[in-house]
Amino acid sequence: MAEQWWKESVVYQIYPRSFNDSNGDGIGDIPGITEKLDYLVELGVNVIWLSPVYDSPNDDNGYDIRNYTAIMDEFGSMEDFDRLLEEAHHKGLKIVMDLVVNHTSDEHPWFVESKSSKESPKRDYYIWKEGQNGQPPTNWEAAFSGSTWEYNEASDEYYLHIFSKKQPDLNWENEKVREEVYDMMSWWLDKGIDGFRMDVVNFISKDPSYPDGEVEEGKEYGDGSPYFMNGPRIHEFLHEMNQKVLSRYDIMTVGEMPGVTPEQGKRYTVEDRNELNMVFHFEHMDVDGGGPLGKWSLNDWKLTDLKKILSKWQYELEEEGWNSLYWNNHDQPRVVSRFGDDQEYRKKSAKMLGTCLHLMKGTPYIYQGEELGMTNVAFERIEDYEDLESLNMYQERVDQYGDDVKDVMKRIHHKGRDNARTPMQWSSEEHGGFTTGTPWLRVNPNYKTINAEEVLDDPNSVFHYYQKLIQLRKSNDNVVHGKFDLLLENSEDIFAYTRTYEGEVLLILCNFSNKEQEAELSEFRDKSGEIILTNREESTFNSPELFKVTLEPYEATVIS
Ligand code: TEU
Ligand code: CA
Repeated sequence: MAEQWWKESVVYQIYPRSFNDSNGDGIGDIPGITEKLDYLVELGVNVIWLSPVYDSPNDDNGYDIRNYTAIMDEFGSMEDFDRLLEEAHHKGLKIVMDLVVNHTSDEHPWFVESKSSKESPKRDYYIWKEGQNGQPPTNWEAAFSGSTWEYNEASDEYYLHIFSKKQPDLNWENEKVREEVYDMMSWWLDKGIDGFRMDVVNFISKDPSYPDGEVEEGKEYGDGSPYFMNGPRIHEFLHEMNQKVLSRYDIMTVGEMPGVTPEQGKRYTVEDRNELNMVFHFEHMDVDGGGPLGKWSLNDWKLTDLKKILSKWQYELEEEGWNSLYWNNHDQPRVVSRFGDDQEYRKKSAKMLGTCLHLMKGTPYIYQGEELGMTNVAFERIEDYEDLESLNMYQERVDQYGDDVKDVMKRIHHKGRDNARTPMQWSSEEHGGFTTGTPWLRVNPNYKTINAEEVLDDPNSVFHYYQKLIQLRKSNDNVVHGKFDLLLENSEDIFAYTRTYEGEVLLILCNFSNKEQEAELSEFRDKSGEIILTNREESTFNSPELFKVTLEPYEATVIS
């Protein structure tokens, strides 16, 4: 494998709770993942990103860690993990773990000690502050509703939690905290894992002055994000982590960074800065959000905005730094429902979206089920939902603001994180073959027609198309290294771009609309090309004259 193998890789994200249940308790587990490794080899991916499998009370489904060096009981044992790692390596698959060190669970021994008294030697492992006139230290809003401060009566102080109150933020200003984290990271890397995805890692440095945030029209709390995103010591901390741990291993790192801009993203990933290999930004995930309801607003989105955002990241990191490429993860709604068509053109638009993403420059991430064209779900009752982000928002909007239940449910149907967390659909058997028990979260009822068994038998399936996309990346250096250039930037229907490498040009044409679209590509006057990949049922045109193109609804075609 090349020294920077992560530049040529395709990563598959597994959300273990929903991937495959091997013992019938309705919860996905590690032996269940081991059972499915050949499926991933068949798809062609070479890296697995595992969402957290550590001991956790599951307030936020594992993103609230109680013991960093123990496996969550429901997921199995450390022996199960060691077997998974060994099997994966044997099959040529690398495993990247999810590192959640901006915060721990409030049941972590460190926090239990810290909370026990102001004099505890671990008090400043976390961020404790006095309130002001009975109010929290700042007016910041938590990511899962309410204040980011939880009052502790015994000490008459508050502790900071950007997420749920069971996820207290670690104090990275404390060198002992950093040392403990680095020791834990080394412990996992010495076991042979192949890297880390770092959860909200650009939150670990806070502005020490803890000022109030701006209160937007119609909101109760202030926006604290300018004071905990990309903070004053973030590059110092990441460089220290790199020098003390990461640089000692042949691994891959990706920092999850809400609020990161392309300019900042470049600074985090420029190789000679020795920080991280790549970052996940959220700018394209916010294209249909914004306003006082943030992600829950059902704003329309424009293709020109999406193209502007994605091409900005391509151009900014062209010379140095490296992009991650994703549409989906365990926090986002299913892309075929969000940016494609999950009804009439489900398969075709899923293939188009895959083409659009995978042929850009960067490392692509496939989220479990994306390769099946899995869709969002719309459970009728709030009781059918599990995610605390949705449950807290429902509570706040209905109870506090008196919003109409139907309106709130519609927002959850469009943007709730459970859309990505309904169990993987393996077959048309009961519960989609995910479990022989009762699933922890209901399976999407469309499992009968959308499942792995069905796609493996269908040469025209989304799965087999994703296989071709991955194969193309392996066989064509232009896909990995070629320079990106956006075409037709004002089109609200077509996302067209080229990749250029050592004189070879790839033309990628993606029709994001359900109508046939015409376009003129002046750059290709008097030129023709050869189709190397398309989602047209039968590619009725070969060696097309490129100047004038007519694209079918949701057509994706790659021409060299
Ligand atoms: O998510 C970080 C994050 O910003 C989330 O709030 C995300 O933007 C939101 O969920 C979108 O609706 C990471 C993990 O991916 C997420 O699962 C955790 O809940 C969160 O951090 C806290 O660990
Ligand atoms: Ca299980």
